[in-house]
Amino acid sequence: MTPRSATARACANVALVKYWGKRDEELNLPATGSISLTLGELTATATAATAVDGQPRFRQDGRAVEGRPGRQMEAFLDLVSTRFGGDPLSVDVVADFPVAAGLASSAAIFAAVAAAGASACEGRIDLDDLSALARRGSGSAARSVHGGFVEWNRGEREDGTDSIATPLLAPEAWDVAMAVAVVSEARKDVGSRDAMGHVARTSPLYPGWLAAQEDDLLAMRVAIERRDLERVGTIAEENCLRMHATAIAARPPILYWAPATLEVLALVRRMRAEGLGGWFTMDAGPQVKVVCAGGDLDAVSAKLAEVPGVARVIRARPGPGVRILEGPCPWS
Ligand code: 2P0
Repeated sequence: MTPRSATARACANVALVKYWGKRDEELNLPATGSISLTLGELTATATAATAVDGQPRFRQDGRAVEGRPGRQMEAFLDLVSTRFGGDPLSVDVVADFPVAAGLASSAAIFAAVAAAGASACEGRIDLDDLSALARRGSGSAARSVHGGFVEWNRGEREDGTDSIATPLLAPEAWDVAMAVAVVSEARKDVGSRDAMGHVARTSPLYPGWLAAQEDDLLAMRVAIERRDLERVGTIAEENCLRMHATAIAARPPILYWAPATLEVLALVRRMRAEGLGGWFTMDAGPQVKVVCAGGDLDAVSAKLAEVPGVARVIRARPGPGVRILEGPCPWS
């Protein structure tokens, strides 16, 4: 058999209404829906190959990835390969942003690997199924299959076939942007997978988090449809603080913020009071992502860069869904 290879690229996404807790840990089925924005400037490129010649099966930036992340990827490659006829797969990943620092690297990586693996196996899959497949690698990867604003449905079925992401608004449909204030590029202490399980099991605030999600999802859908940035930003800030509150209240507590994280939050509020619109959100790490109008991205980024402790600011705009760079396209 001639070995085949294929390359796919996917963007990271940042949730405005968060995924935080699962109804099924094996299938990565979320306890609630979530809504995100896919970011064009933060990409992962995966080259999958059907040749497995004793080399490590998961390499990132040219180096073998071992331990738990390595095993997680190998299990995912087996899942993809079984789905498309059984050719064993290996993968090379290159990501252009800090990995494991709360920038949703796993979302971009698993969406790209799912697409590259399907293409290398010459498989056929539509985008709904690709979203469900990517979800098995990492929940948030379901959302990176699509560009722009995206909603990932909780779904009701036990097998998860209805827990897929669908696009809400195409990337070019609304001129918004996101400035990412990178406070630390160190690997985080508690990864989001472990954190969300721990929080669901031990935080007395977790039931309140679940109870508030449907209202936020509904309000966010309406705000996006109306292109109401102030409303989108307000819901995102409240939703993210509520998520972090559940973590802070867990036993033992999980606190992701660094001193500079709080400096950025204070600055964002000052900026707004002075007439420059920006709204923050944070994930399982100390970075702060600020959503703003596309025309305000320069001004907002410049302000964030002045905060002591901010190492750099990544400027991002809505980006596309997953795409095949080399190899047959499994969904067209
Ligand atoms: C989100 N996060 O909605 C939330 C907010 C982190 C905080 O999705 O266990 O890496 O692989 O399904 O997808 C990160 O969680 O977790 C995440 P798994 P994942 O963006």
